[in-house]
Amino acid sequence: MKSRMNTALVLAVTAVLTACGSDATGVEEGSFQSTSTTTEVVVAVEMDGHEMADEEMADHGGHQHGQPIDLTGLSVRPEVSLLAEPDGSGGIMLDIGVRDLELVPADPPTSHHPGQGHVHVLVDGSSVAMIADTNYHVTSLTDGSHTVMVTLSSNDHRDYNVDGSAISAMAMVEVTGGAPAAQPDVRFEVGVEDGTILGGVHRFEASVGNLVEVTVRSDIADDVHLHVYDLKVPVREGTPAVLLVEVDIPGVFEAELHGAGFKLFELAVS
Ligand SMILES: [Cu+2]
Repeated sequence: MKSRMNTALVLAVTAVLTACGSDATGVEEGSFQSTSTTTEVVVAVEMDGHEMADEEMADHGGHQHGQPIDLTGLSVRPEVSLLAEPDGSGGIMLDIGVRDLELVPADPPTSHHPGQGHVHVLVDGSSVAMIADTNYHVTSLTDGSHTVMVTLSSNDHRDYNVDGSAISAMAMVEVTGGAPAAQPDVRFEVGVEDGTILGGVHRFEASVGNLVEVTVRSDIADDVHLHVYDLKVPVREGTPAVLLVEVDIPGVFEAELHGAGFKLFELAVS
């Protein structure tokens, strides 16, 4: 049983903050940038025997969607849990429980090593941090409801999967004391029942600069993934996925239901 946890790590594994969410397209991370104002990384874990690959460093900015690592067959599988509490001033305190995974900082980059990894923190589907600690403070959110998800990632940033979905935990948090929530310019809705998109695949139209809100309801648990903008928002029965994105690149972008693997809608930005 691998139980060696690096709990001595300081709170601030931050060098790779905001890295996951932006493709090479220059998409901004939205309102979470300021979470990167934390202090420097203190690496307290020995990196013995694990080569560092320069390419992986480069990948940090590009967020590859590597194949997930399937752990379904293992007798001992890592687990993650999440306690999320609003801090009353526009933030959320995360208390993350990790079992049976040795937490290793994502920076400096290391290759995949079974039994090791780190935690990806996503807020409203955007990656805000990759951490090797079990406490994290999300800051600078707007008032209102936000979805926090934590997933277990390999050293090379691939999801650890069990039974076809990422090992994850999520929470909905009502944030207060933050900035007033921005009102979307356009809103769209999609519903999925029994694996079928109600009304077929829609094409939603928006203009560059719009704040777009897409609400996805589904009777099966899955993740909604909007390509290029790289939003990945969990959806559960009774808990819709709300994608909120300021569209700043023209083009047609596909969103898919990640686990089911089909196209959910297109977002046409002009
Ligand atoms: Cu990562």
